[in-house]
Amino acid sequence: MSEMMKAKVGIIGGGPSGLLLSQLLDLKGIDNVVLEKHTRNHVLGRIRAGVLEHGFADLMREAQCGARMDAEGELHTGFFINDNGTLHRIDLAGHTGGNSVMVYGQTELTRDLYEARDRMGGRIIHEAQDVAIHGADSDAPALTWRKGDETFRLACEFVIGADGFHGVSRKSIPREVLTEYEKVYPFGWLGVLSRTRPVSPELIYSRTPRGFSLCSLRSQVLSRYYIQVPLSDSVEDWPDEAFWEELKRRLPDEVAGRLETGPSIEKSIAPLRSFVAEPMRWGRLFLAGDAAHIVPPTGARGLNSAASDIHYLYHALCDHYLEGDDRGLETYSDRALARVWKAQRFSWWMTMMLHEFPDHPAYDRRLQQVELDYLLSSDAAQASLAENYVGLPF
Ligand code: RFL
Ligand code: PHB
Repeated sequence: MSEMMKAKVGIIGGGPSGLLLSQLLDLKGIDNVVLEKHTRNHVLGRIRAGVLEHGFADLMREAQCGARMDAEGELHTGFFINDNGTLHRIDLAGHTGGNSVMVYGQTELTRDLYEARDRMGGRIIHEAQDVAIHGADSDAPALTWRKGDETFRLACEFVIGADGFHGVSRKSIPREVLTEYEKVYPFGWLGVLSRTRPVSPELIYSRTPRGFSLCSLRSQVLSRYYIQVPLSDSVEDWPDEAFWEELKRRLPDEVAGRLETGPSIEKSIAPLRSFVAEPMRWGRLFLAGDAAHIVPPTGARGLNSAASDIHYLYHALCDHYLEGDDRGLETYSDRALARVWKAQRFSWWMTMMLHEFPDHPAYDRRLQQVELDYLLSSDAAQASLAENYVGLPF
């Protein structure tokens, strides 16, 4: 038996992109359904991003989801770069006319979005298996899926592919329509979450001969740390003790001396990849977030680029439904991609500058060092870094 449903917008993926768009559209009376492959607990079990651009924080407030973020998140007006033992502060606020970033975990943000959808009676279908898109290039698209033995069909006017890098949406677009650009880096990040006091009130990005490291945080009692590791390593190669010892070696002595260690409550390795698929639209299917593009986490752009897609899509759909104006939909792909590529450039630049590339020839290694020397000695270069880190305008 197949059950039929209807909505203006069908959204595939109940991650931050899909949930944020669902909430924003609902507040404007544009009805939508979210299909998520996993359970809510599974989605909320992922530890990912932690730094939100100020424009993204504003979008969360517009979605009426900003209260806990404003109460518990931390505004950061700067961060540190450790150049092999010496700390330099990047003054984000000073270089951007007072802008800052919000340090608030993706997990908490996703929880807030789910709670907001619950409060408004939003339709979110979990454990939707075998989601398929039909007629994306027609005037009457539809989504089908299975839950247990039952099959379902949603007739909708637009389909939003917000189902992450491994989702079904991008793969539904014919090969000859899409161009994919990809760069894979020869290392990953080993991340540890621990119930310890953060070693620094502001983030520390470290470049050392042993490799990159990052000290980040989720709150004053919850720390998030990363170290660059070879792709051949697995989590089993890194018991907690070994992780803490290696992190200390990649920090200035006085910072390492005050590092509080403790048992890890999450530990995972993420490979680093840059990826863009163009265009981000095919007929009535619109891609958003990781479904269309991935960045290495060094510039903290991944979640933020997803949010900027949602900003453009939200306004385009509002213009369509509330004003009868389709220009936003027509230009969505070009406008979203223009910003996405700037985030790609910034993430690539931060990644290339701060990591250890064992196979690089001597000339490239000297260039890498002078890139950092120039940054740390030039106000103009730091202003450019700050402008990108707090988020370029939408
Ligand atoms: P998500 O978060 O991947 O959510 C997509 C959702 O779609 C569901 N899904 C499907 N649903 C229905 N049918 C299907 N066929 C489906 N296939 C998938 C998935 O279950 C999921 O719930 O994408 P979204 O919403 O676009 O959000 C993007 C962000 O999650 C992502 O950009 C960032 O988390 C990237 N990222 C990081 N960004 C940062 O800025 N800083 C970080 O430290 C950081 N760490 C990370 C990351 C991404 C990671 N991934 C994707 C492997 C660490 C990891 C491990
Ligand atoms: C994090 O807190 O997880 C985080 C922060 C900044 C980054 C990447 C990850 O650039």
